[in-house]
Amino acid sequence: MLTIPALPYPFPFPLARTALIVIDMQRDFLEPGGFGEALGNDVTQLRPSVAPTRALLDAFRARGLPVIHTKEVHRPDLSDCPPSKLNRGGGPLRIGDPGPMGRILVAGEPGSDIIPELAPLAGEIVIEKPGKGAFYATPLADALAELGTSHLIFAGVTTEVCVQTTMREANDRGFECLLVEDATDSYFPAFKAATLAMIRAQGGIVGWTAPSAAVVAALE
Ligand code: C5J
Repeated sequence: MLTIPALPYPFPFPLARTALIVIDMQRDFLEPGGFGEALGNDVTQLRPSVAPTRALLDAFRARGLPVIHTKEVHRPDLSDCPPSKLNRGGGPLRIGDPGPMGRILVAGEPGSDIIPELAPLAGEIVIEKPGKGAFYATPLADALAELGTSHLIFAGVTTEVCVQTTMREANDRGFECLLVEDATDSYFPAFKAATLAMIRAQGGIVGWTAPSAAVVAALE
């Protein structure tokens, strides 16, 4: 077992059973003209998490450890997008509408791509998900079972939506989860701070948090 100095207490993890999961680092959330901006958000708020996420990717790849990327996308016919999701927001652009990066949040469109700095390498698992949680209606659980993963290190956006939802889903499924503090961002800094606090409250009721430097150092 290796250990990461973390909150609320050190996080022990077996190297061979640990994977990095990077949630939704897509152009649709991080670049102007996508889903995030269509909802009225300042997309520059998500940029600080890019370099720490890249450092995590480099560390996991150097060790030959599994890396999983997720993308929030819908089928072109939107048959996997319930009206409750489609009609939410009330902004000028909705899911499926054409925007400057193609159709908003639709699989295969330029906006759905992971940003170039964090692009998946050949052989890395990419999970396309229609919901906020990455376990709902996806093969993620099977992929993790096949890898033999018991411990998940989380990065990605947005902290309180898809990252937290997926971390809670994973926690309920028995995974030991750690969210990397500087490798996640929200459009609302106060929501990020609150999410980190609620994850590690009550003795780590959802899991642990730690800075990327501590995770990278533990992998060296
Ligand atoms: C949102 C996400 N915020 N990836 N998606 O709608 O967090």
